Amino acid sequence: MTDALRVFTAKRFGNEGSAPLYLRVKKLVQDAVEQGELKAGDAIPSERDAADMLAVSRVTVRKAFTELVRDGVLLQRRGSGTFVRGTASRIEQPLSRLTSFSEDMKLRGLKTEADWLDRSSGLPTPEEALKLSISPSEHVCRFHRLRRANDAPLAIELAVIPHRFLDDPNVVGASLYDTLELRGFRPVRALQRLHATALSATDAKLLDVPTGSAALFIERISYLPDGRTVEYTRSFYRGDTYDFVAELSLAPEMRP
Ligand code: 16G
Repeated sequence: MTDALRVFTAKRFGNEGSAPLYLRVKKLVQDAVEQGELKAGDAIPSERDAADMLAVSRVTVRKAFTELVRDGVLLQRRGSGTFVRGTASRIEQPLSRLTSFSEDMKLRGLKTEADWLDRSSGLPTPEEALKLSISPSEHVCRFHRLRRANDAPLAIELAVIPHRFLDDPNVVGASLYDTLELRGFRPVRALQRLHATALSATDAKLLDVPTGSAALFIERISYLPDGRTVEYTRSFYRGDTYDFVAELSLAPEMRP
């Protein structure tokens, strides 16, 4: 019997306690993860098997698993099952370096993939024209991607680039920044703004988390050395996966 199966035994679950059943199932998994009995990457039995093993209904198990996914303890991969996420799989992202998603993941030894949701060319929206400091009649390329690392979906990004820097959406391969660099338009400075948000049903489905899960909405406006705006990107990063880290230092005039 594997460790994961051992955790889901009726004997262990017991039949005492006044807490709602789904909370007891949830605690069973949380305790096993905290005690190292279940490790990052371990496969968890299906809802049906776990319900049989614990002698509870599938609805109870589903409710417990949904909360565990929302809390970042478990990870659901469409088509392949449910796994222990483990605290080690959170990604720490420094806020001070201007890097691309591909570079960030490569540095961590993770394999990146992008599912193209859309790539197109057209006129900017008034907001995009404003953010890119271009006229509303200048065309832009749009790159809408679901970003994955080692298979797990991490972020949804919509990047908008003015035609003067990139006029064919089909020339971008795995990395947008690599393509910009080849053309001599790699951004060197960016302003980034982020705030917390709850994911819509569509975005949550893409990111494999329950609707309403916490995410970080990030807006990046990037500039070339001569000050021209080269990129306007809006992204949703999974809140259960990312820690954005900023280094702070005391202002020189305040130093003792
Ligand atoms: C990062 C950037 C995004 C940029 C992308 C390029 C944030 C919040 N966003 O995801 O603005 O377009 O990298 O990545 O960091 P790529 O070169 O791998 O396509």
